[in-house]
Amino acid sequence: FRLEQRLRRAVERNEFVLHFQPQVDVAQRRVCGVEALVRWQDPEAGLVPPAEFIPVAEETGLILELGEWVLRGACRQIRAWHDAGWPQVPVAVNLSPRQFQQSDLVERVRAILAETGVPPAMLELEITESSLMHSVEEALAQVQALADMGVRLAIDDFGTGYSSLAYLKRFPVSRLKIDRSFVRDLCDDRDDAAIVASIIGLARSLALEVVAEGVETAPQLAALRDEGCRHCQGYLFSKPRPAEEVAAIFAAGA
Ligand code: G
Ligand code: G
Ligand code: MN
Ligand code: NA
Repeated sequence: FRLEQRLRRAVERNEFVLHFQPQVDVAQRRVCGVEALVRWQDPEAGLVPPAEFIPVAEETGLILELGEWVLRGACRQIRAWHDAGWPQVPVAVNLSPRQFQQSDLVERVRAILAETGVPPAMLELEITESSLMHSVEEALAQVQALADMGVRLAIDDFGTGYSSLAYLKRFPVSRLKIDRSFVRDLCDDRDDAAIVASIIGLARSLALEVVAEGVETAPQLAALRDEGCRHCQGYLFSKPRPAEEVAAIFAAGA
C-alpha cells in the first residue's frame, strides 16, 4: 500500500530528522535530559508526525532499519553536543517492541556506542510495559544485558499498560515516565491526581527516578512538585525542537 512504499523509499533516501525535547529538573531549574523524537521530512507532504508512520513502520518491519538510524543519530548528537562543550545529559531514544525483541539488540547498541564514542550512561532507552511483559524472561535478559553495559532504561507511558509490580521489581530500570494522559487532568480529576501520586510513590519506594510527561501548565507543574516529582517534560518547557535549537536551551540554562 502507498504509505508503505513511500516509507520504504524514505528510509532509502534518508528523509528523517530527529527533534529533541528537553527534560527539566524543576528543583535545579536546568535541563537534565532530552528525548529524541523522529520526524519524517517528506518532500511532498512536509513534516510527518511519527503517530502517522511509526505504526506502519512497525507492521512492515521497517522500524528495525529506522530504529537503528534513530539510535545512531541520537548517539551522534550526544557526541556533537559533547564536542561543542554543552553540559552532558542523557538522551532518551524510544524503542519499539519489535526492536526490543531483536536478539542482537544489545550488540547493535554496543556497536553504535563504540562507533560514536558515547559513554553508555549517556543513552537511555525508552520501552513500554508491553515490551517487558511480552515474554518476560527474554525481556529480563535483554534489560539486564543493557543495564550491565551501563545503558539507562526508562518505562515509557507508565501506567497505561499491564506491567506487574512484581516484575517491575525484577527489571533493572532507571526510571518511570508518567504517561501524559494522567498529567493532563491532574488538577481537575481526583483519580488522575491519585494515579500520579501513586506512581511517584511507587518510584520512590523502588528507588527509581520518575519523570512526568506532557506538562503543559504551571498548575500541573506545581502539583507535580508538591508530590515530589522532580523531573518534568512538556510544552510548558519546550516542544521537541531541532538539535540547534536545543543547544540554545542548554545555553539559557533551561
Ligand atoms: O513526537 P511525537 O509526540 O509526535 O511522537 C508520537 C509517538 O511516536 C510517541 O509515542 C513516540 O514514542 C513515538 N516515537 C517518536 N519517535 C520515535 C522513535 O524514534 N522510535 C519509536 N519507536 N517511536 C517513536
Ligand atoms: O510516547 P512518547 O512518550 O514517546 O510520546 C512523546 C510524544 O509526546 C511526542 O510526540 C511529543 O511531541 C508529545 N509531547 C511532548 N510534550 C507534550 C505536551 O506537553 N503535551 C502534549 N499533548 N504532547 C506532548
Ligand atoms: Mn517516549
Ligand atoms: Na510516553
